[in-house]
Amino acid sequence: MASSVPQTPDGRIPEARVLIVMTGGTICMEKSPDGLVPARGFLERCMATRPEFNDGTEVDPVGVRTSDDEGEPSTQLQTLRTPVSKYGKCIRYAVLEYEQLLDSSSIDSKGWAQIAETIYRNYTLFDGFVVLHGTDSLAYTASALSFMFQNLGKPVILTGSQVPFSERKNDALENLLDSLDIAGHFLIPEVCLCFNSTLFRGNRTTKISASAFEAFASPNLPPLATITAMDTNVKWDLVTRPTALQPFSIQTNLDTHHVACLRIFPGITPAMIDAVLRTEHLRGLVLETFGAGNAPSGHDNALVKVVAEAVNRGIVIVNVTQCLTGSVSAIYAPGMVLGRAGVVAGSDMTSEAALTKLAYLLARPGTDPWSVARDMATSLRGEMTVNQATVFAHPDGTLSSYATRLTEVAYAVASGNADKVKDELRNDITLLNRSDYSGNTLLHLAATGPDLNILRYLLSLGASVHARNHTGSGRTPLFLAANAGLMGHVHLLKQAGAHLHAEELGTATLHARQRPEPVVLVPRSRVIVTIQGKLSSIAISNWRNETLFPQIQDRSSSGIRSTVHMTTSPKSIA
Ligand code: ASN
Repeated sequence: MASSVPQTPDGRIPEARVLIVMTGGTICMEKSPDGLVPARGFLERCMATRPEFNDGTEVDPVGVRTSDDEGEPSTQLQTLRTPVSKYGKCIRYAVLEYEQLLDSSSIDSKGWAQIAETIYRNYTLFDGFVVLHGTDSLAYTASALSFMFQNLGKPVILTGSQVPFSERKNDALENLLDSLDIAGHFLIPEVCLCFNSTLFRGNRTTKISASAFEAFASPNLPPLATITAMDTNVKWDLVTRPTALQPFSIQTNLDTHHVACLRIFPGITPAMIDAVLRTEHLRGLVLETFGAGNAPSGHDNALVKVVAEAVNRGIVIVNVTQCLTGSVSAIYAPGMVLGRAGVVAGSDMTSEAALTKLAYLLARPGTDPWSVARDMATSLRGEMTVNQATVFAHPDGTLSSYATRLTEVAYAVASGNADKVKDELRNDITLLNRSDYSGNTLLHLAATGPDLNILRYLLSLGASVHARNHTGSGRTPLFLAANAGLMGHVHLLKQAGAHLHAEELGTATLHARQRPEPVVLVPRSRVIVTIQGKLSSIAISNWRNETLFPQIQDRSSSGIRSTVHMTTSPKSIA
C-alpha cells in the first residue's frame, strides 16, 4: 500500500464515507444520580470539538436510510470530516444515534437485528461502518452479527470503552479513532472488534476484564491487525472474504429464546442437566465442558444418557471448552463418549460464537437438527479453526519480489492468461486484494479484461468488489466494466454484490459505450502520449504508474502537472 496518496486527478483529497452507529454503552455515558447512563448528542459533545475528528471544514449533511423505504435516504445527518490521514484520505462520517441508547447488558437479538438492518439499508451509501456499543455484551453482538451478515463485503467495526469519552483519562478516544481509521482505510470485509489498539475478528472475542483497557481477547486466533502510533499492521492472510457470487444480505431472526448455555462443574448431577434439557421448546444447548471437552462420567454414565436422550429428541448439543485457549477434541474417553452420544464438537469456538451461531442456524428456514449439527461443526465465518493444511503460502520475499509477483499476476489478468493467474494466486493469495499506486486491484483489471472466467475466479477467491482506485472519486471495478460496456462483466460483478458508489452514480451508464476506456499495464516501458498537443513519450519506470486511462497525470521532473492524452490505444513499446 502506498504510504501517501496525493490528491485525486481533479485536485480533491480522496474521501472515505463511514457511518457510525451509536447504540449506547459506557463510551457515551454521563454520570447521573443513578450511576452512569447513556447520553445523547455524541457527535456534538465528543467528536466535533476534537481536532482528531474534525478538520473544521464545512461538509454537507449526508442522507441516511432509517426505514425500509427504498429510494432516497430519508434522514439528513450532520457530517464531519477528519484531517487527512497518513494514507492520504479524509474520513467523512455521520453518527446515527438510536432512539433508545442502552447499557449493553440489555442488548439482545432485537438490538442485533436493529444494527443489522441499519447497516443493510445504508450499505451502498458508505464504505464502512463503526458500531459503538457497551462492552458487557459486545462479544455476543459481534458474534451474532458475523452470522447475520451474509456475503459481507465492507468493514463493520464494533467498539466501545471502559471509561466514558467525557472523562479526562479514557480509552474511548483511541478506540473510536482506531475504529474509524480501520473502517475508512482498510477493506476488511468482516465484523471486527477494535479495542486497545487491536483489531480482532468479532466472533473470536471474549470479554476478559471488567475494568482494564485491555478488555477483550481473541484466545484462539491472532489479531487481524495491530495498531501503533506509526502503523496499522493488517494480517491480510487471516482476513476472510465472501466467495459466493451473491450480494450482501442479512438474516435478522435468530432463535435466541430456544437455546441455552450450561457450564459443567464438579458435582453437577445428571438431573440438573436433564432439567435444563427439558426446558420447554429448547432446541439447542451449548455445553461448556472441562479441558478438551470432558464432563463427569460417573459409574453408570447417567449424564451421558440424559445427553443422548436429548439428542434423540432433536436437541442440538454443542461441546465447547471452559478453557480460554485450546479446543474440544476426542482424545479423552469422557469427551469421546459425549461425541458418541451425538454431541457436536465445537472445536475452539467461544461460548458467545457457539450460542449465537446455534440461534442463527436454528432460525434458518427448512432446517432439521441434523443439518444444524453438521453446520455447527463447519466454519461459517472463521469462527472456528478447521483442521486443514494451509492452502496458500504466505508472502515471503522482499518488497521488490512481491511487487514483481504482483506485476506478473496483473499482466496475466489483463492479458487473459487464466492458468498463470491461478498459479500465481495459488502460491500467494495475499496478492488478491493488493492495489497498485493507482489503487487498482486485480479485480479492477479483470473488470475490463478479456476473460470473464478470470473475473469469476477472482470473485470466487473473495476479491473485493468494493475496492476503489484513485481515479476521480474512487472507481470501483463495476464502474470500469460499465464504462467499458462489458455487460457480461457488469452482470457478474453485480451478482457478487457490486454496486456503484454514491459518487459514481450518475457518472457511469450501465450501457455499452462505443469505445471502452482501456486499463492497461505497461511496466518498465514507455507509452506514446501527447503532452499539450506534442507527440511525446513518458517512461514508466516501475509498476506503480502502470495502469493507464485515456487521461493520466504526468508528474514530470518540471513538476508541472499536465493531463496527457493517449493518441493510440496504449501499448507497450518496451
Ligand atoms: N455496562 C457497560 C455496557 O456494557 C460497560 C461498558 O460499556 N464498558 O454498556
